[in-house]
Formats: sequence, structure tokens, C-alpha cells
Amino acid sequence: MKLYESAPAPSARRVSLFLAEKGIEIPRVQVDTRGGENVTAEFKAMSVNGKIPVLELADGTAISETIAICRYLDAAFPSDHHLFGDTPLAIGKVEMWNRIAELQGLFPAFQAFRNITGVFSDRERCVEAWGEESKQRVEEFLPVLESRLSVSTYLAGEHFSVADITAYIMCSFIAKIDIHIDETYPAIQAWQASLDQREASWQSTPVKVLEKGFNR
Ligand SMILES: N[C@@H](CCC(=O)N[C@@H](CS)C(=O)NCC(=O)O)C(=O)O
Repeated sequence: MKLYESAPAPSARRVSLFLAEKGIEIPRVQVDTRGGENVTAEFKAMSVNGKIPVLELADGTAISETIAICRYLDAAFPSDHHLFGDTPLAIGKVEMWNRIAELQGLFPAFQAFRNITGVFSDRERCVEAWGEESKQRVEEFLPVLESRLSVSTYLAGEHFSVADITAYIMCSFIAKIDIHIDETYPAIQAWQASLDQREASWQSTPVKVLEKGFNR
């Protein structure tokens, strides 16, 4: 099993935090996305969306999409640490909050960053107005997050879940579009601080084998 990633990228960090929480280590290959390694025909032959992260299994099967990778890992390495919930109600709530955090927070943040900065204008059309609109949607989502975290320890309830990983990554990524979690958001700040203290090492990426470059 190999994980193709670009370690500092937010989608790669989501998988890294999931792995750290589960205590799983897998070999990783660093893909230079800014340099366009992920848009080569070779990479696209493996990765259906042409993006990182991609998990390649021993038989060559490739799984794209962050949450699909996390779900695969969760099933392949069963443990009592249930990041997708462990009861029908918990599973439903985790799914709900993870989708809300993605659809209303993280993905608009990606759109804002990409369309405002034009970082990937070598491979996609960038529409600055769409970037600004997306940024505003992120700003409008923060009060939703604040109000949820002011009544709940974690996003989906009293247990830490993959939804917290998604929202946490969003909250740190938005600095790139000049949105900051300041004192207007005390509940978000307290939740961020508590996640920074988690036992699983969130600050360092556990890397077993670090290869540079995409060589198949
Ligand atoms: N929906 C995908 C998004 C993945 C994604 O946007 N990956 C970015 C890095 S965070 C990437 O590969 N960017 C390079 C590019 O778009 O060419 C997922 O959740 O895995």
C-alpha cells in the first residue's frame, strides 16, 4: 500500500491526521502538485480525479478522494477508535457534519484560494469573482461552526470524529484566503486548542518511507 500525497496540502493533511488518529503508518510518495506532476498522463492513468491524495493498494487498485481513502483505511484497519461513528445515530451525525464542513467550509475555501490566487491557472480557468463569492460563503459558514461548537464538545457530538478533522483543516487553511479565527469565535478557538493537544501527534506527519517524485 502506498499513499501519493503532497504533505503540506490540506487534503493530504486530512488523511495524515486520520492516519495519526488511527495509529496507522503507510509508505508515502510526495507528488509535486505545483510543478504539475499530478496532471501528467501517467499520474492521471492512476488517479481518476488527477489529484492527491491517492491510495494505491498492493494489487494496483487506486482509491482517490480523501474520505474514500479514510473509509477504506477504517475498514482495512479495524479498531475501537471509530472516527466515522459507532452507532446508527453517531454514523448519521458524523456523515452530516463532515458533509456540512466540506460543502460549506473546506470546498468553498479551496475554490476561493484557487480562483483568487490563480495558483493552478496552468490547468484550470480561474474566475476571480467566483473566488470572492466562495470566500464570502466560508465567512458565512464560520458562525454556523461557532454556534455548533458552543454547544457540543466535538462537531458531531461528544466524540471526536472525521468531521473534526475536516473542519480543523478548513480552519487552518483559510488563513491563505485571509480569513482568521479570531476572538469573534471563542468556541472554535477553544476547540482548535483542544485538538492541538490530542495524543495522536497532529503536528508531525508519521512517514515510513518518503519518496520524492511520481515514478511508476
Ligand atoms: N475532492 C478531493 C480534492 C483533492 C484536492 O483538491 N487535492 C489538491 C491538493 S489539496 C490537489 O491535488 N491539487 C492539485 C491540482 O488540483 O492540480 C479530495 O477530497 O480528495
